[in-house]
Amino acid sequence: MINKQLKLILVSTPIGYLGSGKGGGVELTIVSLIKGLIYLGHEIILIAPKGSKLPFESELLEIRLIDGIDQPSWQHLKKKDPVLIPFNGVLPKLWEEVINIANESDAVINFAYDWLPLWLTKIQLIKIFHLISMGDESLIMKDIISEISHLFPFQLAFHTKSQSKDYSLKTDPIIVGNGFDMENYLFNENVNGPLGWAGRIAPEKGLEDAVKVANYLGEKLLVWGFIEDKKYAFEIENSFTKEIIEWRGFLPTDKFQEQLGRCRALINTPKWNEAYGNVIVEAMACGVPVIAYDLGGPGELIEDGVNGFLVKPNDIEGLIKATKSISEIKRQNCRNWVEKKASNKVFAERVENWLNKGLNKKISEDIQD
Ligand code: HBI
Repeated sequence: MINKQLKLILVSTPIGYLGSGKGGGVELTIVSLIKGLIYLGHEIILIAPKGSKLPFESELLEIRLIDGIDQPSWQHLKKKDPVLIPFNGVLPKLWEEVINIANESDAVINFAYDWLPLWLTKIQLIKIFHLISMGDESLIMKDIISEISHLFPFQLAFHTKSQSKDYSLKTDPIIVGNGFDMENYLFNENVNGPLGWAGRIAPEKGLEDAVKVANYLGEKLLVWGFIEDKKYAFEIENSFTKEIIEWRGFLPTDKFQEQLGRCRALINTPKWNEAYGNVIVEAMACGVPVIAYDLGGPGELIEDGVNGFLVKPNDIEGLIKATKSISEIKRQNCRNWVEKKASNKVFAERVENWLNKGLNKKISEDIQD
């Protein structure tokens, strides 16, 4: 069934421009989804901080860049902290732009994990849909998400069930997963490569556990990612006599996937309720099986024994045992899983269904009134 073409406004995260790496997984989600929605024929206006760039152009895509000071990340704040709006902040400016043009659109999709856009949903000026990108990181965010869930249950969506369990929602959560542009990932069948780890280098990502595995096996560990917490990285390096970590930095997708694809396994060690686990799917898209703690999103992406292994959280022995058996996993299974469940086309179809449900539900409510 061909769905009606939608005119959509997508609003990016305010903690850094698209391409800076500061937005973490959200950056990849936005870029993948835009490509997927354009593939379905929808028209997009992307509103994002100045400096944002996308790796493609389209006559169905318009980008509006907004200057302003980055919003402080909730990951650097405490749960009970108030909402901070910096002087000349980019967040309010992004949403002034949305309000100015919203009546020309069918819907707005918000990717910011921020109070302002959620609160604006109550004003009902525009139909704002929120793809919540993290588990519970802030009391005031948990509160406003719960309130919007009670007022507009169809306008919230989550990446995974486990992520949504952090929130008190009125109805069953709408789960849309995530999506990746399969053309950006090349399948690598090599089974004898090194061990890899990828993610923002920060305590909640648990790098030290993967280093312990590599150290035990007497191997190097290739590490990709934005070093957000330098002190944490330094402490890990200094807790081992030999040099275990080979730092590869935060690479653009084309270079990252080419290096990642050479690994025989990716080890994923979340210490928090990881909302999704982009790097897990990126690895599998290159044919790399994943060994991950069964916590948060990763527990819903890995089918134990099929595309990787799930290990009890913080069980280093379990990680070592799984690493030793990784050759049991057929690398093609990993690629097939992503094609079927997490390509940007499949993701865009799930988002399209979500929007239509939210828009029609709204309309049907009007009819009921
Ligand atoms: N913090 N205030 C704020 N807003 C965001 O959109 C945000 C954040 N912290 C982290 C983050 N987004 C993303 O890196 C994660 O959602 C993936």
